[in-house]
Amino acid sequence: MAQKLPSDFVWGFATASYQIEGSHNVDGRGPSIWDTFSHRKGTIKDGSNGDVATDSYRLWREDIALLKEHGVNAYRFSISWSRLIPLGGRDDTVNETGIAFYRQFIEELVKNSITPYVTLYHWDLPQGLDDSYGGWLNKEEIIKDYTHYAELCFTRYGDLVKNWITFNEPWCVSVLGYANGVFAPGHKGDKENWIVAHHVILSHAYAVRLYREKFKGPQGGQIGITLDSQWLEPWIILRRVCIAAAQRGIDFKLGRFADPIYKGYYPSAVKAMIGDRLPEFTDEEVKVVKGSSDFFGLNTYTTQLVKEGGEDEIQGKVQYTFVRPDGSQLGTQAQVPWLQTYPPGFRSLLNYVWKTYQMPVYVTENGFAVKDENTLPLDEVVHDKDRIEYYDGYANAVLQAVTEDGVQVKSYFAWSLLDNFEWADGYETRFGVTYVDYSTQKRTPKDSARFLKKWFSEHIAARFCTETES
Ligand code: GBH
Repeated sequence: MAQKLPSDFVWGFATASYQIEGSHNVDGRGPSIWDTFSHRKGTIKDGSNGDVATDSYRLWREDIALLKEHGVNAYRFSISWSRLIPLGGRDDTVNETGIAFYRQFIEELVKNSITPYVTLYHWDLPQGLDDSYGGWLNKEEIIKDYTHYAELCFTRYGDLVKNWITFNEPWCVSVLGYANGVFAPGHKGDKENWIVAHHVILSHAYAVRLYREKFKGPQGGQIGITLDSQWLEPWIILRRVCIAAAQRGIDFKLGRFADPIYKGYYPSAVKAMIGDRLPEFTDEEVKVVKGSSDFFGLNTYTTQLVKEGGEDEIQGKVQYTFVRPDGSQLGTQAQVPWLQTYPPGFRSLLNYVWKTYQMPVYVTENGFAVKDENTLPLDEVVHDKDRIEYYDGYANAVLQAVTEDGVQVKSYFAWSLLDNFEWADGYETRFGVTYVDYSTQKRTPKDSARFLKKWFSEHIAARFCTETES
């Protein structure tokens, strides 16, 4: 009989607080840098913001009903720091209304046998911390405040939450927020992103140390970080400069975070190019940073072809393309320019991560935005065949990686449960398996939701009888 994923395989959907909650100024929530950024003119494509989003702060019971309907066993969501501590700092007031909101939400998930995977930071830094000391740029302050916020979450929710993710995609936090300026807080330049990344890694590591010392024993959970990367393949498969470029591209995208965290040092290619703009860890810090993740959290959407050259230092002076040497496209084009469907690349990335870091891999995001979906009438939108083609390919790539290549993949979270606020793209880009009509907030499942439900029900081994089946 066909091979299956193990019976304890985790699958579900992922979301993030600012993209779904709305209710930005109610029940004591303080502003975050994303409120400030999205309210600034010209930052978001359609001029929108997350004030309402999918209204999930109010409609959370509907979201849980959707999760049930879609047949998941887990849900990954993030906590809004400024809902718990409106100004963000370790001496600032805690907002019990905010604490109670997530408490009730988590209890309801658990009651419905949906395992919570909780992200502590999905980009919405309390504005108060940016105002008072420059947020991620201030090493001493941000490490202490982040660790304090993390401790509050472990204390209040750790009896029910056993899977913690410290940060979502530090590459986006640092590069898009502090180099390209397309994400909050909108800084541009070639220095800050290396500093911010360094401070994010340290904040992650100190929070993990605290969790391991004080909470892991009594609560019995695990904690790690989620990094993002596309897979990079040499533009010309056997050409040596392309192979070297692909490796350097991976070092600059993934290795600049993964190597410190899993090995204790920055990649040599990054050090060589960035020089003294790349901060160093003290010996004391290396001890805290190295080995500071219980698993490898991976967000990945696509694959790109790479050639040597170009001036983009943040990419490691390599160029990305979707166009093969023969002029053909790598895969089906999504709404967003950076995404094409290419399942073999996903399988290669899973193998690369497993081989390089030897940690169980939790795929914490993967998904597709159908081109022009925003312009179609509802009866066409729900038949999202490009998204199904994507999920079919990517889910089977996981299956192959696990059953044929021996990669330990433990979870698959599809992005996303429902259409939501797609950051600088606003609401034009839809990643959901559930359609959201933003004028009524009515939710309508697309065909892809039914596809995933069926696929995982058929490809996860039944509990208790795996032994006799195989
Ligand atoms: C994820 O990032 C996020 O975690 C999630 O919040 C988001 O909604 C989802 O993807 C879908 O986008 O054109 O140079 O600005 C995935 C990583 C980061 C990949 C932004 C594409 C755009 C690069 N993405 N990036 S650029």
